[in-house]
Amino acid sequence: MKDIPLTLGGIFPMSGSWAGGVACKPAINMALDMVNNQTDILPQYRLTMKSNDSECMPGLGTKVLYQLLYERPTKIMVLTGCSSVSTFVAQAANMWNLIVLAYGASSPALSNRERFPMFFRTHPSATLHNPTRIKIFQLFKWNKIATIQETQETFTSTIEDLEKRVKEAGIDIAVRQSFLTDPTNAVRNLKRQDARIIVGVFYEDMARRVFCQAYKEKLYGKKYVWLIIGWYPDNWYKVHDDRHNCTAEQLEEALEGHLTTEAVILHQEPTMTDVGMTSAEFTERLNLELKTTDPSLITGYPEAPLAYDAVWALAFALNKTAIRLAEKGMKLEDFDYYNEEIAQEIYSAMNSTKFLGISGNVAFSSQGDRIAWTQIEQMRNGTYSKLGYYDYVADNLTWFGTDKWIGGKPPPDHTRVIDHL
Ligand code: ABU
Repeated sequence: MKDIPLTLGGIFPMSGSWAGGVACKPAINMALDMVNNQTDILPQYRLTMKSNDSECMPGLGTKVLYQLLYERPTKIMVLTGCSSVSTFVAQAANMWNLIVLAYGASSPALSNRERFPMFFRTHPSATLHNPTRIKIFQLFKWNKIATIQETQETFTSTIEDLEKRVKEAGIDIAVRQSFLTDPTNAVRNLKRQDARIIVGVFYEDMARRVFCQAYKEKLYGKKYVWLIIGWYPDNWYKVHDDRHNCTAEQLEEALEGHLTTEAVILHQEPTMTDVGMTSAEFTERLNLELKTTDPSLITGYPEAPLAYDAVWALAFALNKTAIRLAEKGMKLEDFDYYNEEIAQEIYSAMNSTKFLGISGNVAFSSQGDRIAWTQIEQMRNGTYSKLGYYDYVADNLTWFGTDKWIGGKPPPDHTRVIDHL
């Protein structure tokens, strides 16, 4: 009988820079139902969740954490999304012996065990993209690149990691631009400094503004290649947004041919997973929950498998912990915010959790990070086409050779004399 409640805290960004809670919260509710219907996992316990909206703002996210802490019942773990919120929440929750598990936080800064001793995530770190970017630079013989970033720790730490890796690969970052809230000048400077191969790291809302400005500066077309983050929903540039004044057609024109990199976060085989469904069944059920047949505009949709698997990860870990505690004459429901012993047991169980989820193989590195392949896509006529996969661990690039270029071939990374003739 699953009659003992175990309550989770949930912090969801329902708006803001990454409104991933819109799709991730329904995925988490689906997982809670599935786990609660499973008699062999946590046989005596029923998982419930108390949650609130963080708007992807660290201040509000911290307030939500404090509400979760001070309102009864005790929460046994906290689920969170959005890097800036997760950064604050993970530092504070540690003081209450609470493990934080992020379904949607990519910041490389979160991989620091000294700063975030009790943090795990099903979302891969953004550093995973950097070896893939370097593989692409090498494939097309691009030795001189430019970067443009939104000034947030997530993106700053991604670019710092890229700087280190390109140096080792003998590639030069010749132009660096950043912006806090308005990308206009940064994009203008890229044009002035003759940037050709441009790596851009920013949230989806800023991406629309960056490409609107790129359209105005004519920083697109056969001489330029943009490489950006691939986890935005497919039709992100069509989302209505008052903060720029370009049409979707103009954005599409500026985006033609750009490349994206993203972690592979949907199990690719049609086989059954360890979490009660195939990935096709998951997608079908999620679409029903979201009441949509076209999720291409829904933020957080690509990350929904990570949210679903986060619940299963903690359920497997709590299940293991319950068994370990029983050997010591203790119970999960004895947990309170002063109980370091139970927190340590949950931590060890999380560390060793491994299963095949909807997002693929779920396992955590010693930094609490997820390990995954990346995929490379290219935009053609407004839709994304797959170009290949990169397995960083095996250093294996699978390239389909289906890339297409506006000038018929990939552009060089600088102006050649021949271009002037
Ligand atoms: N893929 C969504 C990541 C969001 C974030 O890192 O804030």
